Amino acid sequence: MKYVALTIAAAAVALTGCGQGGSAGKADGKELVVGFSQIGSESGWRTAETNAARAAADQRKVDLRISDAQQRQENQIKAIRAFIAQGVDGILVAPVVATGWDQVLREAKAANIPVILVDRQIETSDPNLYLSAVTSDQVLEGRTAGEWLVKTVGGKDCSVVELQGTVGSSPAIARKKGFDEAIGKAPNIKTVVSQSGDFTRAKAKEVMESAIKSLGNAKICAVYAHNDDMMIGAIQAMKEAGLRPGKDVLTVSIDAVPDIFKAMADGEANATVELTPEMAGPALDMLIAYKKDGKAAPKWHQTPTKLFLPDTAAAEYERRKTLY
Ligand code: GZL
Repeated sequence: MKYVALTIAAAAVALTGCGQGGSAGKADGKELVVGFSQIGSESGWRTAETNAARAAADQRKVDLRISDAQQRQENQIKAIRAFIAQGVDGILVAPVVATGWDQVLREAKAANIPVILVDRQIETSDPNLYLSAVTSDQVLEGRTAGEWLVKTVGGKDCSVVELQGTVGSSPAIARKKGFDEAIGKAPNIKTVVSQSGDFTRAKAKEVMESAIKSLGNAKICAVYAHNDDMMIGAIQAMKEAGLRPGKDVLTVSIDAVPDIFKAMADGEANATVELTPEMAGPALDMLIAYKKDGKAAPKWHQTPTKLFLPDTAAAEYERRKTLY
């Protein structure tokens, strides 16, 4: 009887693909199958990260299966379950928000499929649910932006409009924390409007338009956006309202995408903090080392943070426009 039961179980696995890690069929010439639950294509940086992930996978002979969640966590959870059912060798996740991942990560662990977080962190009761996280120090990004503003503004009074990223995402929480820490040391600088633009140009333009209307004649001294795409939207809104971004209104944002360098070169933006889109490469290297040799991975692989100003904008635009 036992033999019959095992045969039925094996057939079930074969039919449903509910295999353990490593049972997914590899594409020709590939050595590993990895699922990537990507957030979406909400910004230029996100698109660059996806493209960089494809290139990194090709260089490493990894069959990378990318799912686009259109910025919805439920789509990411569905995609992760599908990767588990396919029996992939590993899963990369860029978690759109910081909470709500424990259950699906427990399912991946039960299927013996390692998970690596890329670009965003999660809040979890059990850090062993993921092998590693490849992210920047997002608090440092916000602090770097805030310290630049404090230094640039000096002692004069300054009202700031803050365009936050996706509500509940680790970058939105951390970038606000770091920025607030920095400007908290300068009593002359105050955030007077702080609202989510969801990391998109369109939403940020709307938020900036309503901020300009609500503030009336009160001078906006600076805009801080959690990513460059939202700043591009805000710049459009300011210009349409007759303001001069980069001149009368200081701007600082994060990502270092080509379009912010173009705005800087045109005198319409002042500063950006770089976030590399090269997140999947280090993640795949750790995954391959873990799968092949059982090599432990650090819980956090930190990517660099760097401030860029208009003095290098033209050169940076030329250098980056082919990369994005
Ligand atoms: C930050 C990343 C953010 C980018 C945005 O690590 O998650 O998401 O700054 C993107 O451009 O939408």
